[in-house]
Amino acid sequence: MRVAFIEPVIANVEPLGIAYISQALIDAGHVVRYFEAPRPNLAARLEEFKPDVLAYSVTTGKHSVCRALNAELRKKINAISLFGGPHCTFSPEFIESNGKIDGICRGDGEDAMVDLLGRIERGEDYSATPNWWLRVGGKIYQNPVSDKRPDLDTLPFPNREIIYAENSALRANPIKRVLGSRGCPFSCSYCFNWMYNDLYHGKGKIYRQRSVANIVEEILDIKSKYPFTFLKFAEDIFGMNMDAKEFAEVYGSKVGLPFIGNMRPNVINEEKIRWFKKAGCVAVTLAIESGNDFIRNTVLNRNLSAEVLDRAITILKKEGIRVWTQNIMANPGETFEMAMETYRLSQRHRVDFGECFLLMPYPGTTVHDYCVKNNYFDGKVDELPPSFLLDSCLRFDSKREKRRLINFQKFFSFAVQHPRALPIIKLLILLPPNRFYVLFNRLYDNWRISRVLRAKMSAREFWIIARNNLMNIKTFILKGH
Ligand code: B12
Ligand code: SF4
Repeated sequence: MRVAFIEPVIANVEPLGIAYISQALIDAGHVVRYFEAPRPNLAARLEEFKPDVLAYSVTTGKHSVCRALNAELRKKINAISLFGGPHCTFSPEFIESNGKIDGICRGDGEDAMVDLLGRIERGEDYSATPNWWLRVGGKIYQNPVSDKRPDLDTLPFPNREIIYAENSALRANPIKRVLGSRGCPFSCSYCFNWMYNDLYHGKGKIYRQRSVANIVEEILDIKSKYPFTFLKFAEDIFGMNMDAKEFAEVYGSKVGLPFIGNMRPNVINEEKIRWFKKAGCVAVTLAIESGNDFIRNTVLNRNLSAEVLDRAITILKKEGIRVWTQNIMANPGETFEMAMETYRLSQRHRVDFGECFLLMPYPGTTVHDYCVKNNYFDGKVDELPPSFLLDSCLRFDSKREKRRLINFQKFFSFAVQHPRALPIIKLLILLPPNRFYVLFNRLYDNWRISRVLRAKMSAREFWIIARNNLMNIKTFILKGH
């Protein structure tokens, strides 16, 4: 069958989920192409490709944009429409919201998609395909997920060529992403992992780590084909169950590229960090989320003491690893003074980048239920802003407090780097939220990221990436989707 994956935005990083599914489909004999909707002549290009399937990878917020885009395309294109990704996993009833949505995949998509298309192609009854909610003959069938693939090493490597054929800036970008593991055993209240683990309860290991040899093989494969000077490990927690010494020896001798990974403060220890540093780790993203104990541990369920946070940052700094903290603002019940505690934590440690998002109560998360129960949010999923960089859907004590929190998120990273600007920032955040602040935040954060990574690139590559990022900002942030 002919499958067209459609992204509603110009991607600024490779959508790995789509790349993984694409390779699985190609191995099963299907033809796959990837399209980005804002590029010229989408409908004409699709008509020329003649897809049997329109496929979308959907996060909450992006779901309504994809639904509208699909309804529009289906007026011209005779195909079935399949949706997957985190929003579908957690809100499968999304299928009921529009008659042009034919299937919703819950959980991992590689085997599920191959299974479904195989049944359709062979003319079999496909209404009971595991992992899928399906609209067949006007009825909706709800099927449970099957077991997880136990060994990630058996998955084919993600097909990047499919993505780069549409988005040449991602090919030119020498920073590439690799997924060394899948899953996370923690239960932070704002994150999807708790629900994902619940959905797959008894159906496979929570945390699946690829072998060092398999990861290195993928990296060498990318290196042989594309510009590649810096590696980003994209998994939720890098190296949690990995033999750090083995990794340092194999990666260090065969690859040697500088890299960054996401780590949780409680999994950091000196020995592990020394091995990772030896391998080439130059920076770590570390989710702090809030400097206020009540918000961090009671509302966000992080289960991390202030001492553990301080210790983790101190170890990283001592080993000369650049620290990129991630923080959340406009949490339920948060005051501006509580948000200042978050700011002070990153500022006090002089971290290299303090990134900040707004809390989004995604359906299925425990913070969503907390917000609804305590009247911070009325639970209407279509009212969630398309991005956690724009606005908050929560209620606060006063409009002034909400405005200060939403605006402070836009200036957070700048304030961490330039604390002397804080008095002016405190005045600016009293003004109504506006797109200039969003634009400032996007431009400054992109600049900071380039300073943290310090990836080697030519002037030409820098320009291609900057232009692509600007297009991403324009389509995703400024247009509001
Ligand atoms: C890296 C990342 C990003 C990157 C790249 C996103 C991308 N398109 O790949 C960037 C920075 C751009 C990003 C942005 C956003 N992200 Co993000 N991101 C992640 C992160 C950390 C990893 C994603 C990843 O590569 N996963 C690995 C791949 C293999 O998994 P996957 O994408 O889920 O795909 C698998 C299945 O979902 C399924 N599948 C996926 N698509 C499809 C499609 C079909 C047809 C089928 C059948 C199956 C299927 O099969 C895939 C393979 O098994 C996840 C957390 C996580 N651990 O997944 C959050 C996560 C996906 N992001 C999230 C969110 C909310 C966003 C934003 C909306 C945030 C914002 N800006 O406000 C935007 C959305 C922008 C966009 N256009 O997608 C949420 C989604 C929650 C939700 N309920 O939707 C997550 C889960 C984090 C969280 N808060 O819990 N993100
Ligand atoms: S540690 Fe990170 S990935 Fe794991 S549950 Fe918490 S927020 Fe999610």
